[in-house]
Amino acid sequence: MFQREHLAVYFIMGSNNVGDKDPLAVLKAALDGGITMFQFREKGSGALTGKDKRLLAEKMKALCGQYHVPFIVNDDVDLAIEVKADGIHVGQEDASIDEVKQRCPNSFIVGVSATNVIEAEQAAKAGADYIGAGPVFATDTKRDAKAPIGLKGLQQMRGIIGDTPMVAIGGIAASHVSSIRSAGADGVSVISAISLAEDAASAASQLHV
Ligand code: TZP
Ligand code: MG
Repeated sequence: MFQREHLAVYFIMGSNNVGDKDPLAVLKAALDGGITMFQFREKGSGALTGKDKRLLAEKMKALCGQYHVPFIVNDDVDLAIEVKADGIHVGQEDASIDEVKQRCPNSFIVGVSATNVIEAEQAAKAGADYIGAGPVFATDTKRDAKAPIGLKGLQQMRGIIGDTPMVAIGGIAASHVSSIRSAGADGVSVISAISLAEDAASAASQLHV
Protein backbone atom coordinates (compact mmCIF):
# COMPACT_ATOMS: atom_id res chain seq x y z
CA MET A 1 0.00 0.00 0.00
CA PHE A 2 1.38 3.34 -1.05
CA GLN A 3 1.72 6.02 1.61
CA ARG A 4 3.01 9.59 1.32
CA GLU A 5 5.91 8.58 3.58
CA HIS A 6 7.27 6.59 0.63
CA LEU A 7 8.07 9.93 -1.03
CA ALA A 8 10.48 11.05 1.72
CA VAL A 9 13.68 10.12 -0.15
CA TYR A 10 12.79 9.01 -3.67
CA PHE A 11 15.83 7.99 -5.70
CA ILE A 12 15.63 7.98 -9.51
CA MET A 13 18.32 6.44 -11.70
CA GLY A 14 19.23 4.85 -15.00
CA SER A 15 22.43 3.18 -16.10
CA ASN A 16 23.77 6.45 -17.60
CA ASN A 17 23.41 8.45 -14.38
CA VAL A 18 26.25 6.78 -12.49
CA GLY A 19 29.42 7.62 -14.43
CA ASP A 20 31.82 4.65 -14.30
CA LYS A 21 30.02 2.95 -11.44
CA ASP A 22 27.85 -0.14 -11.47
CA PRO A 23 24.19 0.95 -11.29
CA LEU A 24 23.29 -2.03 -9.09
CA ALA A 25 26.05 -1.18 -6.63
CA VAL A 26 24.86 2.43 -6.50
CA LEU A 27 21.28 1.28 -5.94
CA LYS A 28 22.38 -1.08 -3.16
CA ALA A 29 24.26 1.73 -1.45
CA ALA A 30 21.27 4.05 -1.78
CA LEU A 31 19.04 1.38 -0.23
CA ASP A 32 21.53 0.94 2.60
CA GLY A 33 21.37 4.71 3.07
CA GLY A 34 17.60 4.56 3.55
CA ILE A 35 15.90 5.59 0.31
CA THR A 36 12.14 5.14 0.61
CA MET A 37 11.20 4.65 -3.06
CA PHE A 38 13.09 3.98 -6.30
CA GLN A 39 12.37 4.79 -9.94
CA PHE A 40 14.16 3.11 -12.86
CA ARG A 41 14.50 5.85 -15.47
CA GLU A 42 16.45 4.45 -18.40
CA LYS A 43 16.65 7.19 -21.02
CA GLY A 44 19.03 9.54 -22.81
CA SER A 45 22.35 8.83 -24.47
CA GLY A 46 23.58 5.25 -24.17
CA ALA A 47 20.40 4.09 -22.46
CA LEU A 48 19.76 0.36 -22.50
CA THR A 49 16.86 -0.98 -24.55
CA GLY A 50 15.08 -4.28 -25.09
CA LYS A 51 16.39 -7.30 -23.23
CA ASP A 52 19.28 -5.46 -21.55
CA LYS A 53 16.87 -2.90 -20.14
CA ARG A 54 14.53 -5.61 -18.90
CA LEU A 55 17.31 -7.60 -17.25
CA LEU A 56 18.56 -4.54 -15.37
CA ALA A 57 14.99 -3.72 -14.32
CA GLU A 58 14.50 -7.24 -12.97
CA LYS A 59 17.70 -7.08 -10.93
CA MET A 60 16.82 -3.66 -9.55
CA LYS A 61 13.33 -4.79 -8.66
CA ALA A 62 14.69 -7.80 -6.78
CA LEU A 63 17.13 -5.59 -4.87
CA CYS A 64 14.41 -3.09 -3.92
CA GLY A 65 12.22 -6.01 -2.83
CA GLN A 66 14.85 -7.12 -0.31
CA TYR A 67 14.52 -3.70 1.34
CA HIS A 68 10.71 -3.46 0.96
CA VAL A 69 11.21 -0.30 -1.11
CA PRO A 70 8.67 0.26 -3.93
CA PHE A 71 10.14 -0.19 -7.42
CA ILE A 72 8.69 2.23 -9.99
CA VAL A 73 9.32 2.24 -13.76
CA ASN A 74 9.51 5.53 -15.67
CA ASP A 75 7.39 5.84 -18.83
CA ASP A 76 7.59 2.25 -20.04
CA VAL A 77 4.17 0.76 -19.23
CA ASP A 78 4.94 -2.54 -21.00
CA LEU A 79 8.12 -3.03 -18.99
CA ALA A 80 6.42 -2.07 -15.72
CA ILE A 81 3.75 -4.73 -16.29
CA GLU A 82 6.25 -7.32 -17.53
CA VAL A 83 8.56 -7.10 -14.52
CA LYS A 84 5.63 -6.71 -12.08
CA ALA A 85 6.83 -3.36 -10.84
CA ASP A 86 5.11 -1.67 -7.91
CA GLY A 87 4.17 1.27 -10.08
CA ILE A 88 4.70 3.53 -13.05
CA HIS A 89 5.69 7.17 -13.38
CA VAL A 90 4.51 9.11 -16.44
CA GLY A 91 5.31 12.57 -17.73
CA GLN A 92 2.96 14.92 -19.51
CA GLU A 93 4.01 13.55 -22.91
CA ASP A 94 3.67 9.89 -21.91
CA ALA A 95 0.65 7.60 -21.56
CA SER A 96 -2.37 9.23 -19.87
CA ILE A 97 -3.43 8.32 -16.34
CA ASP A 98 -6.60 6.75 -17.74
CA GLU A 99 -4.64 4.50 -20.07
CA VAL A 100 -2.19 3.55 -17.35
CA LYS A 101 -4.98 2.69 -14.92
CA GLN A 102 -6.73 0.63 -17.56
CA ARG A 103 -3.67 -1.42 -18.42
CA CYS A 104 -1.92 -1.84 -15.08
CA PRO A 105 -2.95 -3.85 -12.03
CA ASN A 106 -5.13 -2.00 -9.50
CA SER A 107 -2.35 -2.16 -6.96
CA PHE A 108 0.00 -0.10 -9.16
CA ILE A 109 1.30 3.19 -7.78
CA VAL A 110 0.75 5.83 -10.46
CA GLY A 111 2.92 8.94 -10.37
CA VAL A 112 2.64 11.90 -12.74
CA SER A 113 5.04 14.77 -13.44
CA ALA A 114 3.72 18.32 -13.28
CA THR A 115 5.60 21.47 -14.20
CA ASN A 116 2.83 23.94 -13.31
CA VAL A 117 -0.39 24.25 -11.29
CA ILE A 118 -2.65 23.37 -14.20
CA GLU A 119 -0.89 20.06 -14.81
CA ALA A 120 -0.80 19.35 -11.09
CA GLU A 121 -4.52 19.97 -10.69
CA GLN A 122 -5.36 17.78 -13.68
CA ALA A 123 -3.19 14.93 -12.40
CA ALA A 124 -4.72 15.11 -8.93
CA LYS A 125 -8.25 15.11 -10.37
CA ALA A 126 -7.45 12.18 -12.65
CA GLY A 127 -6.43 10.14 -9.62
CA ALA A 128 -2.64 10.19 -9.59
CA ASP A 129 -1.26 8.59 -6.41
CA TYR A 130 1.41 11.25 -6.26
CA ILE A 131 2.63 14.24 -8.20
CA GLY A 132 6.29 14.81 -9.12
CA ALA A 133 6.59 18.61 -9.03
CA GLY A 134 9.35 20.50 -10.73
CA PRO A 135 11.96 21.18 -11.68
CA VAL A 136 12.20 23.14 -8.45
CA PHE A 137 15.77 24.24 -9.17
CA ALA A 138 17.96 24.24 -12.28
CA THR A 139 19.27 20.79 -13.21
CA ASP A 140 21.95 19.47 -15.56
CA THR A 141 20.54 15.95 -15.45
CA LYS A 142 17.47 16.41 -17.67
CA ARG A 143 18.26 18.21 -20.89
CA ASP A 144 14.71 19.19 -21.81
CA ALA A 145 13.70 20.29 -18.30
CA LYS A 146 11.28 23.24 -18.10
CA ALA A 147 12.07 26.45 -16.24
CA PRO A 148 12.52 26.01 -12.47
CA ILE A 149 9.36 26.67 -10.43
CA GLY A 150 11.16 27.42 -7.17
CA LEU A 151 9.78 26.97 -3.67
CA LYS A 152 6.99 29.37 -4.55
CA GLY A 153 5.87 27.12 -7.39
CA LEU A 154 5.78 24.17 -5.00
CA GLN A 155 3.66 26.13 -2.54
CA GLN A 156 1.23 27.06 -5.30
CA MET A 157 0.91 23.43 -6.36
CA ARG A 158 0.27 22.34 -2.78
CA GLY A 159 -2.46 24.97 -2.59
CA ILE A 160 -4.26 23.56 -5.61
CA ILE A 161 -3.89 19.79 -5.12
CA GLY A 162 -5.18 19.56 -1.56
CA ASP A 163 -3.96 16.39 0.16
CA THR A 164 -2.55 14.63 -2.90
CA PRO A 165 0.95 13.36 -2.12
CA MET A 166 3.62 15.50 -3.81
CA VAL A 167 7.34 15.01 -4.23
CA ALA A 168 9.73 17.75 -5.39
CA ILE A 169 12.30 17.18 -8.15
CA GLY A 170 15.11 19.03 -9.91
CA GLY A 171 18.50 20.20 -8.68
CA ILE A 172 17.83 19.12 -5.12
CA ALA A 173 20.63 18.74 -2.56
CA ALA A 174 20.52 17.85 1.14
CA SER A 175 20.64 21.52 2.10
CA HIS A 176 17.26 22.10 0.39
CA VAL A 177 15.25 19.40 2.13
CA SER A 178 13.78 21.38 5.02
CA SER A 179 12.71 24.34 2.88
CA ILE A 180 11.17 21.98 0.33
CA ARG A 181 9.21 20.23 3.08
CA SER A 182 8.10 23.61 4.44
CA ALA A 183 6.81 24.52 0.97
CA GLY A 184 4.42 21.57 1.16
CA ALA A 185 6.24 18.65 -0.45
CA ASP A 186 6.13 15.22 1.19
CA GLY A 187 9.69 14.52 0.14
CA VAL A 188 12.45 14.95 -2.38
CA SER A 189 13.30 13.00 -5.51
CA VAL A 190 16.87 13.16 -6.73
CA ILE A 191 19.09 11.68 -9.37
CA SER A 192 22.59 13.18 -9.20
CA ALA A 193 22.64 13.99 -5.47
CA ILE A 194 22.85 10.23 -4.91
CA SER A 195 23.92 8.71 -8.25
CA LEU A 196 27.04 10.87 -8.59
CA ALA A 197 27.90 11.06 -4.89
CA GLU A 198 31.17 9.51 -3.79
CA ASP A 199 29.29 7.75 -1.02
CA ALA A 200 25.74 7.06 -2.18
CA ALA A 201 24.66 5.60 1.16
CA SER A 202 25.70 8.66 3.09
CA ALA A 203 24.21 10.97 0.43
CA ALA A 204 20.88 9.14 0.71
CA SER A 205 20.83 9.29 4.49
CA GLN A 206 21.49 13.03 4.42
CA LEU A 207 18.30 13.60 2.41
CA HIS A 208 16.13 12.58 5.36
CA VAL A 209 14.75 15.41 7.50
N1 TZP B 1 12.48 15.83 -14.02
C1 TZP B 1 12.54 17.12 -13.71
S1 TZP B 1 14.09 17.57 -13.21
C2 TZP B 1 14.68 16.00 -13.44
C3 TZP B 1 13.67 15.18 -13.89
C4 TZP B 1 13.77 13.76 -14.20
C5 TZP B 1 16.10 15.63 -13.21
C6 TZP B 1 16.46 15.58 -11.75
O1 TZP B 1 17.82 15.24 -11.60
P1 TZP B 1 18.73 15.92 -10.51
O2 TZP B 1 20.12 15.39 -10.80
O3 TZP B 1 18.24 15.46 -9.16
O4 TZP B 1 18.63 17.41 -10.69
MG1 MG C 1 8.55 10.75 -19.48
